[in-house]
Amino acid sequence: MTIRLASLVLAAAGTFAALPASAQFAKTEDAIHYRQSAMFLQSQHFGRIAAMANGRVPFDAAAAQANADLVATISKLPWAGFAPGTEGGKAKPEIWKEQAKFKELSDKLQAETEKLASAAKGGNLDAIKAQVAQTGDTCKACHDTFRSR
Ligand code: ASC
Repeated sequence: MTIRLASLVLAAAGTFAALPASAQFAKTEDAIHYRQSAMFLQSQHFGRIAAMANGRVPFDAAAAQANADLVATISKLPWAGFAPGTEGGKAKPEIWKEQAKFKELSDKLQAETEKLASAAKGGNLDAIKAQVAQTGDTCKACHDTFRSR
């Protein structure tokens, strides 16, 4: 019995090891929860810099830098959640039919958030404002194409 269980565990581990990191979800709802959680964190931290850029909260250079660094890191995360066969949630099925376009937009977001982190490090509010706008446009372009509701 114990040996049987051990071989099952090993077989399961072997299966996971053979798959790319992007496929390591036990079930579709886990993948959906993962990508929506990453998007939520991203919008919270982006929202804090955007609030400064829009003058809704006073500019705080250290806070802008901390939030921009987080956005640059978090923007790497959602994509693994769009694993093969995990259609659902707000994700349009086009994501899985137009993988090259989806990848292009997700790469663009990561490039823009890196630029946002650089701008925040520089501490110039006008540069931050310009890059918040560029980054927000990139969020929106992908949502317009690939997100429903
Ligand atoms: C956010 C957020 C988005 C983007 C988008 C930018 O803070 O939650 O989806 O910015 O509104 O246009």
